[in-house]
Amino acid sequence: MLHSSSRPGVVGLALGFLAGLGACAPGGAPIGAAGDAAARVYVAPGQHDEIYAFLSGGYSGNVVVYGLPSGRLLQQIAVFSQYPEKGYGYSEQTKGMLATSYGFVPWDDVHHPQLSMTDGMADGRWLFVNGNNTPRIARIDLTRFETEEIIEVPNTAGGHGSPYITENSEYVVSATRFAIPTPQADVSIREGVFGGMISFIKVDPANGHMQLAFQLHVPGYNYDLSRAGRGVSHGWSFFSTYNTEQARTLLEANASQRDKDYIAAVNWRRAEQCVAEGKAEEWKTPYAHNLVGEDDVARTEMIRTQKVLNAKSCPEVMFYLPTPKSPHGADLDPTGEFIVGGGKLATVIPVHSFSKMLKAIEAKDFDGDVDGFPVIKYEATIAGEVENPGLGPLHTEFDGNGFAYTSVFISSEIVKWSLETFKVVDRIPTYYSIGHLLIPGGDTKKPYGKYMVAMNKITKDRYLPTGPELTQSAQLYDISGNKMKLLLDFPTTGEPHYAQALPASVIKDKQLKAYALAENRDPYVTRTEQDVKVTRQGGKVHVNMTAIRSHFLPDNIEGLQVGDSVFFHVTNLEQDWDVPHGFAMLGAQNAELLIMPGQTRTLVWVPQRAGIFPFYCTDFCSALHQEMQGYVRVSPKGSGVPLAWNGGSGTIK
Ligand code: K7E
Ligand code: CUA
Repeated sequence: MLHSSSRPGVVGLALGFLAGLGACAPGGAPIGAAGDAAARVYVAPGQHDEIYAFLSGGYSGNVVVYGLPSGRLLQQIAVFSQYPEKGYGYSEQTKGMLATSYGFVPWDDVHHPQLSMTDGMADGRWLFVNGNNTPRIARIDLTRFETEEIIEVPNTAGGHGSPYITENSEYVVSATRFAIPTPQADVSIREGVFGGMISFIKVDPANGHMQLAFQLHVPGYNYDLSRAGRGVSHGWSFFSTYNTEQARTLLEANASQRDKDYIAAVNWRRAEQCVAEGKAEEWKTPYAHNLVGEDDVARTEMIRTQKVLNAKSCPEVMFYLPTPKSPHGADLDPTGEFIVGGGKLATVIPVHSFSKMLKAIEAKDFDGDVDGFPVIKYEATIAGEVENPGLGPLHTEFDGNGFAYTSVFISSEIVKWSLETFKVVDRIPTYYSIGHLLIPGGDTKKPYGKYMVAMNKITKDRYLPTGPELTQSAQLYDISGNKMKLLLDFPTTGEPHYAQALPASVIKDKQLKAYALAENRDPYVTRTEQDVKVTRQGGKVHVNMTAIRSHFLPDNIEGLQVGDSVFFHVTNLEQDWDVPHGFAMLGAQNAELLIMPGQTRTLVWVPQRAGIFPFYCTDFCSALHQEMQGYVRVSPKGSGVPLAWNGGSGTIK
C-alpha cells in the first residue's frame, strides 16, 4: 500500500471524487454491475470454480485462497502469523517456521504472492510471499497449501519489492523498502549514510529450497516494487524507487520534491559474473532459514554470513531510468519489452522500452550519473506515455490481447489502454480506492485473461456495516469484451495487496489427500494403538497418543504433576481425505492442534493446578465426535501418584 503518512490526504481526495460519482445507488442495487453478472459468477452448488486465486492477507500475515469467478473463500494458508485454527506456530512441529534473527516473530505483513514459473508461466508448484516488516520470504507448497520454508532477508528493512521471481524461478528477488545503514550502525538519523539492498535468493528446481545467493548493495533509496524480466528482458530485474531525495523525515512532502525518481534496471546476469569473479565481500549479518524437514518438522538454521556485491564495483550492473513521479508499480508486459511505471504523483503512465534501453546503453545516451550509476535519458527509453490515466496510477496487469490495465488509486478506477497506441480505451470505477489488481496469469508470458480482480483499500458502504472496521473489498470484472464489466463484490481478510491466480486445472489434481502414515517420520509418531505410551524424563512427560474416529488413546492419564512440561504427541491414524482430528486441553496456554490424516502434531502443556483436566477433539469428525474426549489427572509437585495410562502397555485397564 501507499505509505500511511500520505493516506489521509489521498483518501480525502478519493472520497471527494467518489461523492461526485454518486456512490450509493437507489435501492442498494449493485453499482455498475453488468446485467448478466449473476449468471457469469454463478457456480452451482457442488460445481467447482475455474480459477484459484491467492490473495495476500496483508496484515493478517496469511494468504487467502478464493475460487473465481464465484469469490468463494476456499482456504486460509498460515504463513507469517500464528494461526490458532490450524495450530500453526503453536505446535512444536510448526513453531520453527516463525524463528528469525530477532527471535520468535509471530506476525508479519504479507504483500506480494508470486507463483513459481517455468518458461515465464505459472507452473503451480509453489507460491512465494514476502513478509514486509521483518523481511522474510515464504514458500508455500501447492500440493498441500502449507508453508514449507521461510528465509529471512538480512541487511534489509521492509522487504517490500519482493518476492519477484525470474522466468524460470532461478531467483526470487527482494529489495529493501526502507533505506538503513548498511551494514547496520548506530548513526545520526539525519546525517548517517544509508544504503539499500537487493537480494537474489536461489530456488532449487528440484525441491524449491531457497538459498541467499548474493546481495547487491545499492544507494539508499526506497525500493518499492519490482519485476523480473521475461522473454527479451530475461536476465534483468526492474525496481521502482521513490525518495531518491533520501529524505529522513516527513516523506510525504520531502520525498516528493523531484519530478522524476527512477526505475532501476539491474542486469543480474552481470551481477552473477561479478560475484563469480570474486568481487563480493563477506558480510556477517545473521539471518534465519526455516525449513520443514522430511519428518514434517520445521527446523531453523541461523546463517551468519552472506555475499554482498557493492554495485559500484560491478560496472554496468545497474542503470537508472528516470520515471515520473514517485513510482509505485514497475510492471512488464507479456513479451518483456515494455516496462510500465506507476507514478503515484505522475500525470501520465510512462512506458519504457527494453530494446530502446539496450540501445541507449550501447550509445551511452546518458544524462550523467548518480552515485556512479548511469542515468539513461528519459527520451531514449520511453516508448510512450499514456495520457489521461486518472489520478494516482499504481499497478498494471496485462490480458495477452494487447491491452494493459492500470489501477488508479486516487480517482478510484481501472484504466484499460492499448500497448500499440498507448491510448486509454476504457475505464471503470472501483469501489473504492484500488491498490493492486489481478488478471489470472496477468504477469506471465501468456495471460489467461477473462477476469480481473480489483483489491480495494476502502470499503465504506459496500457491505453491511460492522462497526469501525469493515471487511476488505475485492471486485471481480469481466475483461473478455471491449468494455470492462463489474460482476461481483467479495470480501477479503487482512488487507490484500497483490494476488496471483491460475487455472484450477494446473493444480487441482495434484492435491495431497492424506499424509501416508507409513511414511510418517516424526520422531514421536505412534503408528498403532498398541504403541501408545507415556514416559517421564525428569520434569518432561511425553505422551505418544493416537486419534481415530472416535477416540484418543490413551484417554486416561494419571501421574502428571504441576509444573511438568507435558508433550502431547498426537498422531492421526486416519488415512481418509478430509478427516482431521483436533486436540485441545483445558488451560493450555496456546491453541488447539489440528492434525491431518497420517500426521503427528505436538502440543506442550504446563499444568498449573492440581485436579482433573479434560481434553477433546475440536474437529467434528463423526457422529460420536462429542465422545472423543479424555481426562488427565494432575497432582501436586512431588506427589507419589505413579505414572499410569490406558492403551498399549499402560496399567489403567
Ligand atoms: Cu499495497 Cu504492492 Cu505493498 Cu501497491 S503495495 S497497493
Ligand atoms: Cu475427532 Cu472429532
